[in-house]
This record gives sequence, structure tokens and C-alpha cells, in this order.
Amino acid sequence: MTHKIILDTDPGIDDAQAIFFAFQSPDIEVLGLTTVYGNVPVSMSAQNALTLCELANQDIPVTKGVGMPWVGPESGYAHFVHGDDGFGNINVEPSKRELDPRSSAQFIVDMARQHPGEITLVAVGPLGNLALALRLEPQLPKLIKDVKIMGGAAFVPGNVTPVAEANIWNDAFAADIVFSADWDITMFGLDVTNSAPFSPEFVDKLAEVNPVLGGFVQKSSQFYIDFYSQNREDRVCFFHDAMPLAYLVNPDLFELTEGHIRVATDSLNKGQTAVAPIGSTASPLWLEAKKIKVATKVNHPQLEKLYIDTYAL
Ligand SMILES: [Ca+2]
Repeated sequence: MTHKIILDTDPGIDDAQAIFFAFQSPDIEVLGLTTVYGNVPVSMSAQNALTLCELANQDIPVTKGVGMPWVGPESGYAHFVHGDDGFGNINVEPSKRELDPRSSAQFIVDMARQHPGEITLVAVGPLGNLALALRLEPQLPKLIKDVKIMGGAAFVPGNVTPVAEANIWNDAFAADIVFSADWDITMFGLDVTNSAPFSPEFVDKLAEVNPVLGGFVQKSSQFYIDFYSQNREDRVCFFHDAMPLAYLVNPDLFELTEGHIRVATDSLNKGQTAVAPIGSTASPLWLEAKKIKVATKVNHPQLEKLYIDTYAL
């Protein structure tokens, strides 16, 4: 079965790896890339998404979305993880293609109305576009099939603060809106993405089986691997963003648990995604909170194989 998706993204090196996986997979039909600020400012994020589409020969709409958090000043960016260009400083030629004139939120709403009940929203950046789409169309949860989110940290520490993961921390108020809405959400947070370190050899393998797209991932990942390999013996990186897409293609690779989620918006705990597993509390504050599924484990060898086999297609 082919999954119709909209991929909401802030490319970003692991975004690039995820986007190419989605393009390559015969089980995924990408209706468009909606971009958001996050790893890089939104104009760069949108431009980078166009560049990735050109590289992959994909003629699909790319939109520019929100550039600021729902509440508060402009965010800091993660150039120290993704390079000045968002692609590990590899001097890639920017695409001259044009953006779809709609905002990312408007595009999400338009597509949801066009294909009611069919679309999976896969969000791998901060959640401002999804929050805005919910404001534009309050019926959106009824029009969308389900939502897969890379973000958060349910039962493990954060990566920006002791409690918060970057995507959620970057726009905590928007995340609170998205995680409170009445749609089917599965969260792929640091619980699962940090459990699977990828080696430089894995990245080389992607390039070997797919010189254009895998080659791009290999080149851009060198900077990313340098970042992740500080303060540890081995050289690794984490491809967070492709996990929800891998789940769509092969859910059997993952273990999930169900719980009630709260997203913290106070300054100390900003972006914390606290999850109370079903049956673990009698507190009404938690029982009233939205029920979601959280990925807690992944079969790492099988996941690597899925990525390599899909890049090889
Ligand atoms: Ca991302």
C-alpha cells in the first residue's frame, strides 16, 4: 500500500537523508515538501528543499512556512550541527526552481481537503506549520489520516536541555497545540533515534548503492559525523528524521508504547514531552491529556538494511 504523505522539514542533513528515502521508497508518495525554520532559517530550509528535489529529479511542490516560533523571539539555529548551508558546507549548487506560492500551512490544508482521510503528515522539524494549519482549518484532524512526528524525548534525556529535544524545544507552544489536537499521533523521539548510531561505513554504503543521492548524503554527513563524534571513541551520527518514514514502510521494525502526553511551555522545562504510560497514573491532569503512541525501540540492523535496500532501488 502506498502512503500519501506531506513531509514537513527543515533541511538539514538528516532531513536530506530522510527526504531521499521517501523519494526512493515505492511505498511512499510525497505530495509535497513543506518547510519550516529549525536547523536553519526558513528561507534556507525552503531553498535546500528545492535543491534536494532537483537532485532527486522530483517535480513536486515545495512551500515556505513559518520562520518564527509561535511565541517568543526568533530562534537560534543549528549551524554547528548542519553547517553554514545546512548541508555540511559542501558548496552544493542551489536549485533555481521556484517555490509554490502558498504557505506551508495553507498547502497542508489544501491537500487535506483534496484528499480527505488519505494523507499522513510526517513532521521532522519544529511544529509551527502544523499548528498554523490547525488554526486555518479546525477540521484538519478529521481530514488527515494520521501524524508521524520526529521529535521529543519521552523516557530519555533531551538534547538541547536536560528535558527537551530540539524540534519540540524550538517551538514548544506550537508543539503543545499539535500534540493536543484530536488526531492519531505517533512520536519518534530521542528514545528511538538516539538508540541507533550510524557509522561512517553505513554512509559510505549509501553512496556505493546510490552515487547521486547516497553520494550527497555521504558528502554532507562528514560535518555531521564530526559533530556527533565529539566526546566519544567511535565515529557515528544519528539519522533522526527518516525513522517515521521507515515506520510507514515497515512498522514491524519498531516497538511502540501508548501514553498520555504533555508538552511543557514554561521557560525551565520548555519543550519537554512528558509521557504517562497508560495505567501509570490516576491524575486527571494526565488522564485528560492526549493519548499518543511513542516509539521506544527499533531493530537497528534491519533498519540499516531497509535504508540501504531503498537507496539501492
Ligand atoms: Ca529535521
